Formats: sequence, C-alpha cells, structure tokens
Amino acid sequence: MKLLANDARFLPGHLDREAQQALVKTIRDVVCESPLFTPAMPKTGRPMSVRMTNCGTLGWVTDKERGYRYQAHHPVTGRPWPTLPQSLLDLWRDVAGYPHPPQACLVNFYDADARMGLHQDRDEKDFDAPVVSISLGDTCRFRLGETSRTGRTTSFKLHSGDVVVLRGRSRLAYHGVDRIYPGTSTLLKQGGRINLTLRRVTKPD
Ligand code: MD3
Ligand code: FE
Repeated sequence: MKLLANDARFLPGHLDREAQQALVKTIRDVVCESPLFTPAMPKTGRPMSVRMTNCGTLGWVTDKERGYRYQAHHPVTGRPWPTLPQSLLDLWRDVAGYPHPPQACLVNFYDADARMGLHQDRDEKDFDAPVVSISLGDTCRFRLGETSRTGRTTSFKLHSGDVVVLRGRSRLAYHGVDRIYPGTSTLLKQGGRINLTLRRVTKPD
C-alpha cells in the first residue's frame, strides 16, 4: 500500500491473475447485456476515444444535448444497467472504507489509441465517498493533479490488477489517461485496457 499525494491510496497488484481473469468474464457478461457505447462531449458532440458501459443502479453517460450525467438506463438500448456483480461489491467493502455500497460501476474500454483528457469527477452528489478504480489489461500512463486544473501533476503507470482508492482531497483531483502501452498484457485476448470505477452517486439517507 502506497500513499500518493492528496490521500489517494495506490494498491499495486491488488488483484492476482486469477481474480483479474474472473473480473474479465464478469465484465464480458455486463457488455453482452449492456453494449459499449461511444460517449460524446457536451455541446460539441465530439466523440470520446474511450468506449463505455455501466452496471449498477445508475450509470454515467454523456452526449451532445444533455451533457454529463448519471441515469438508470443505457442510452442506446434504453434498458436498465445490469446489477453490480457481487465480486465488485466485495472489493469495495474490502478497500473503500465507506459504509455504504457503490451505486455505479463505469466500465471504460481503451483501445491502443484511446486516451482521456485531464478532468475532475464531479457529477456525483456525494464527494465523501471514495472512487475505487480497477485496471485490467494493457498498462497505461495515468496523470494525477491537484484540485485546481493548473496544479502540478505527476504521472505513473497503472498495470493490470492495480487498484486505486481516491478519497479525501484526491477525490476532486484532476486526472486523466495520457496513453496506453499496447501489447503489455495478455489478459485481454484482443489487447486494450479496461478500467472500472466504482462510485457512489447520491448521498446516503
Ligand atoms: C482521481 N477513469 O472514468 S481511473 C473516469 O483509467 C476516469 O479510465 C480513468 O478518470 C481510467 O472518470 C482513471 C482512476 C481515477 C478515477 C476517479 C478519480 C482517478 C481519480 C476521481 C478523482 C481523482
Ligand atoms: Fe475520472
């Protein structure tokens, strides 16, 4: 366990190969029920390079007209998101240090050319709850900044099986994915990287 700046907890290699393989199976089932969609930036409609889906009672989506938001249904199929798998609820319980279960699991899929620009996650109503991130497949270069866009940033690699818990000041830190290193993992037969983020969206009652 390593403490990064601003209260982020980095748990390198938290998931062993077997646990990673089991999660990939689980996510494959989620994607079968709830296919990957291409999110679009608010206002411009510019497509993101990362493809996404969700499981849980709420999922994060974005499109040109309505922008960033959480909603209970898949934006293309209109169906409710698949339920959050037990293994992810267990992982949250083990690492989140937060007494209420996650409501959303955003599934990001990166091909070799995908990236994610520096941003804050602030579409949730509960910033007291952490965000738990799980990396699977190819290695990426991740960038973590401060709560101001102009703050200093540091970059480090995230490998398959790494878990990061963002809480405290780091919960509102700017962050992004600079690049994927293709061919660095054999976990996904077609290559690429999957990142799962477990989130609480609403304040607990
Ligand atoms: C730092 N995903 O989905 S996960 C995202 O690897 C997102 O796909 C990246 O940023 C990915 O919004 C990074 C690590 C992460 C997630 C949430 C954070 C870092 C964070 C929230 C606050 C600060
Ligand atoms: Fe984010």
